[in-house]
Amino acid sequence: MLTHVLIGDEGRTIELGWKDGSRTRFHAMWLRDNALDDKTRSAGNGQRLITILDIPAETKIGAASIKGGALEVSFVPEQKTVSFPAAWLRANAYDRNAARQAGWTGEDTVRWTKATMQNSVPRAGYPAASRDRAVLRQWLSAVKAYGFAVMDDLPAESGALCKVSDLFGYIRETNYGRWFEVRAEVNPSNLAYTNLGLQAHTDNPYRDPVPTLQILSCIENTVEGGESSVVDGFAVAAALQAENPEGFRLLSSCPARFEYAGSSGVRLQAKRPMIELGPDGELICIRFNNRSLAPTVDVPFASMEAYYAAYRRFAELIEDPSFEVTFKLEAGQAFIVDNTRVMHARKAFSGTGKRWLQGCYADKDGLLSTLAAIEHGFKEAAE
Ligand code: NM2
Ligand code: OGA
Ligand code: ZN
Repeated sequence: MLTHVLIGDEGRTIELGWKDGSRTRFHAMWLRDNALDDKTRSAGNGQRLITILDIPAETKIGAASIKGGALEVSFVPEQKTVSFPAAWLRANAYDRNAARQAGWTGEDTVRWTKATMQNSVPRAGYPAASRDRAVLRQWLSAVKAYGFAVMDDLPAESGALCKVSDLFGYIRETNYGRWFEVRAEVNPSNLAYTNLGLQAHTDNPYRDPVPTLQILSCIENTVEGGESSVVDGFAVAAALQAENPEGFRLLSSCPARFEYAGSSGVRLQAKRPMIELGPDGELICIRFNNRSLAPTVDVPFASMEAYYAAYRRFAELIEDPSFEVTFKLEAGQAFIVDNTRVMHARKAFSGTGKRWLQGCYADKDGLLSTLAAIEHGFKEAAE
């Protein structure tokens, strides 16, 4: 795969040529810091044994060659020679020219709309998912790609949602409890505990960090109404950005404020934008919840009208049926949402019958870790 190496900048960089004609450059300091030898990284757990201060600031590449398909590099002044597998260099290359547009997402994220999703909602049966790693892998990778999935064939009983979180990680306990009952109550501490419709929203934007996953399971749902829907916040954000780049810029650069003080002893507050971008412009989090949006005080006076126009347009798009995937949860069904991306809603309900859901929060990093470990295991088995 590697065809040539060329030391540049008096040993401060190196250029690698690949069989497909592409070239990738690396820095001497970067390579030295990421050396894979057992003096640099623990052979047992892979953690780095050295600090940046152990590496001489004047580190350069003294010599480099291709040996057995790998790159062998000698660093001066340390007089240290290490080898980098070609596949590792390929996987960790950072020599890209194109700067990415604000709002970009990685290729693992697949945006969806009603047209692409309504008839292909990702789902698995709990018995199969708990027994068969391949089924679990499919289900978890759907959560990663689409930010939501349904689980069928759970016991229609209290606590069944813990079986779902046990498949990949741990429940995140909050002031609402390890899990919470979602049913109409007389003196509700939260409007979720009523029979009112709930506009599509993300949960707990007033918490920092926000819970990254939510599971809602159904024990009984025999009322009229009470349907669920989900909306891909990343798809809606992209639509807003396409038609109103300045509105997108305002919602992503001005902080909103969220708060919850609905029960005694709790006053949660957070200051975060409705559309959050990472330092490199990556779209990382949507926060949208009409019930807990506090007065917005971090938008310049001159921009407030435009900010509200963008907020309104964002809400209109969120309510646009072309983005909405709907279903009615039945007893023994649950769904999981990536609460940093996918909004969920419910229609109002009334009439005879009973509606009893339970909800809990969990952490997406744990889910992704479990998925990556399963994928790694499958890869090793195939080798
Ligand atoms: N509940 C269901 O984030 C919210 O306030 C939505 C949360 C009460 C835990 C509802
Ligand atoms: C919630 C919520 C939806 C429902 O509990 O966070 O949005 O279907 N509930 O009751
Ligand atoms: Zn909710």
